[in-house]
Amino acid sequence: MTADAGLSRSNAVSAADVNDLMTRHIDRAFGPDAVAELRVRFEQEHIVPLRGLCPPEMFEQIKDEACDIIDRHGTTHDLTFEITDNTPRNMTTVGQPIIKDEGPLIDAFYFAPVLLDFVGKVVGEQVHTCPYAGEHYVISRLGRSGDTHGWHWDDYTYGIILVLEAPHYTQGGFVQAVPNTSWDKQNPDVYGALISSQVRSYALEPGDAYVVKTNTTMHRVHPIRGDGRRTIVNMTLASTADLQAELTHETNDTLFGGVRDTRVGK
Ligand SMILES: O=C(O)CCC(=O)C(=O)O
Ligand SMILES: [Fe+2]
Repeated sequence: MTADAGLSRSNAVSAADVNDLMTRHIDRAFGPDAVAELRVRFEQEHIVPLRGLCPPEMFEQIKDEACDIIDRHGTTHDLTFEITDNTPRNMTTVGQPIIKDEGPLIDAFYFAPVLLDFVGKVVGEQVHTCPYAGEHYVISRLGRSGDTHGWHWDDYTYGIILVLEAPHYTQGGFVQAVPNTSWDKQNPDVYGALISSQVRSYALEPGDAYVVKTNTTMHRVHPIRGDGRRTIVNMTLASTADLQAELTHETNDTLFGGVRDTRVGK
């Protein structure tokens, strides 16, 4: 082994380090005043960027982990979903079962107790890991000019999205959100939502994250253009009320494959 290889190995972050690393980083970067500000902004807009949430010490490694998984296992979709009023999904995805097997840092990020604690402070209520494993975490990539994750709502109350690759906003790929809108799965009305409320747009950079109240905030990723690429990990968090609710997962199951099929022979 060369000295360099030894050095890089000793600097590598392992899953067991993630909660401590995140705790130190969050304490340093998001003091009480910053958290109070995020809380106010979330209350007003139902979405808030968390600039530089990913500890710099682990950013390259978690990005490489996600990119390697999607390079090897990604499924590319060009769909429209009737259940979200025929909005497009032109994107590449990987679902939870493969990440569980091959993404130890993503798994550790999601299950870090400090993440639940921090997001709980930002949104103003206790949050929980998702009771449905298929929505714990998914990787999505917009990689072709025109790719977009079209307007939709999600099944559970909260999402936290970690941005690993993103083009400059001039090449699209920014997030747009319309708070205080609701998803009637029998009669979805995206244009009605656009007309009824205010659309806000948010440019995010690699290493940033954002929290969004996904069940009542219609959101999308604006189509990308040019040669840029956008890769994210979306992690679902549940409210306490969600834990008692009977929620269904149609769009998640189609785009990301749901949970592992454990039937004999599968
Ligand atoms: O890519 C994003 O920033 C949003 C992802 C998202 O909304 C989802 O996966 O449900
Ligand atoms: Fe979403």
